[in-house]
Amino acid sequence: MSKAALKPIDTNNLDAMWMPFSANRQFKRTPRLLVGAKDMHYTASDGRTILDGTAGLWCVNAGHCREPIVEAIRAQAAKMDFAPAFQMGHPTAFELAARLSQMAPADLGKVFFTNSGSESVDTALKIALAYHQVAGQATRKRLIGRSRGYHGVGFGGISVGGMVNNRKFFGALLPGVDHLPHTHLPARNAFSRGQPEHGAELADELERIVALHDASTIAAVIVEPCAGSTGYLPPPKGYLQRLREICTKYGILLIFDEVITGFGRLGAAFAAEHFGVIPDLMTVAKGISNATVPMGGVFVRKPVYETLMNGPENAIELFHGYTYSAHPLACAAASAVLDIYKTEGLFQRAAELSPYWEDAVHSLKSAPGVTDIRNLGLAAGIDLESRPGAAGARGYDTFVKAFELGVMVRQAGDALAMSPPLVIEKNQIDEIIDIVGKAIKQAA
Ligand code: PXG
Ligand code: PLP
Repeated sequence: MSKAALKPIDTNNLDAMWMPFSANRQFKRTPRLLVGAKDMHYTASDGRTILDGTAGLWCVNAGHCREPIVEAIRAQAAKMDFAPAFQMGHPTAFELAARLSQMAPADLGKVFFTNSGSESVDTALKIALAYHQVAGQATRKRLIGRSRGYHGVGFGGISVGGMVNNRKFFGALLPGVDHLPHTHLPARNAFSRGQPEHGAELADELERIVALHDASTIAAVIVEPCAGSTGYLPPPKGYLQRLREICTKYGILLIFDEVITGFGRLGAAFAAEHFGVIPDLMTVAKGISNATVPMGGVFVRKPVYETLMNGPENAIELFHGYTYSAHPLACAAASAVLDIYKTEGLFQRAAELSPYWEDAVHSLKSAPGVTDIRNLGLAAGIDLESRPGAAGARGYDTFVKAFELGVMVRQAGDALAMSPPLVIEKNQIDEIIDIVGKAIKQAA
């Protein structure tokens, strides 16, 4: 093809890309483009600096463009770009798994690598089903999720998930799924600081589900230990303990989806550790690699793994995996990320900052239209009163205002969510709260 035949590329043309989870037409009329990032800040295409109140999408826990991580990725890309993980291996992957295994609560010491939270969820659900089949309980095929739950966008994840818009367009989904009720009880728990007092009894709904379907048909229950995407809902006191007890009583596997809560968000490595409740499987992503190279994983209790290690030694035990499972760049990045978490004590730092964060976010209580504020660890959710007949409009306008004023927050309907990098300083917390307060007023 001659040079003359090449069409010039218009770098300002936004038409070709179909944006994920976005109002495409609205965005393309009034775009918000990010062109750089360092530590706690983004740089917007108009040169403005934006304070990152959301750690990207709940994932950049150690802050942006950290030099040791950048260097580790650069070095690995030059040394070995890719290696197959099926019937092959590379040392960085095994080393990373060993480190993760040491960090894992209790005996959740076996790690299966994926590339995202959605893949982790599908992987965990499949392991749960395969486990029961191999353990001689093949009738256990049902999966139980929860209303308002978010488990990514794979068919498994949206089947057990409970966010209506993520499900209703996509057909019949997986068969045999049931859902627990969500735990958002603003009439009883509004403006709770940390875990709400009321609602542990909602876990007993699992008893009702068992009575309805019989335990012998139920493979697993999956919940976010602290629900993220739906507007940040910390679990009521005692709720997760009760869920654990009921699962144990009936031989049902309990899966914690720790894609958001994993790697420090609650001030501990994992929510399981923070709450002292041990699931049978745990899904992670996001913070595992500080979101630099996509990566996820499933932590599995040793007895579950051992059960699946059966059959002849030359037989593949689990027919599952991704081309990019344990990708060398992701493994190198994650190793450097774990170094930073450890040397900078970032999980401890999140725990220490939590009371300051809690006071700061609850100072927004008197802002116009705020009906509830929730917090746990270094994250918070704020509910805004919906405008009549225009659900989500107020949340969106508040998000845009905050961005114009220099802070990035997340919007889910008329709820705002904030989850800054764990390297945030107190004066930056003040700045987030000041600007979000102004944005709420200006968008009221
Ligand atoms: N499980 C949970 C609990 C999540 O929060 C996923 C699975 C899926 O992960 P991937 O990597 O496939 O996106 C998630 C992702 C938001 C927001 O603003 C939350 C997520 C992703 C994007 C935006 O609430 N959570
Ligand atoms: N590994 C990582 C990545 C950590 O962040 C931590 C603690 O924060 C640990 C391990 C545990 O380290 P130590 O044994 O020094 O407490």
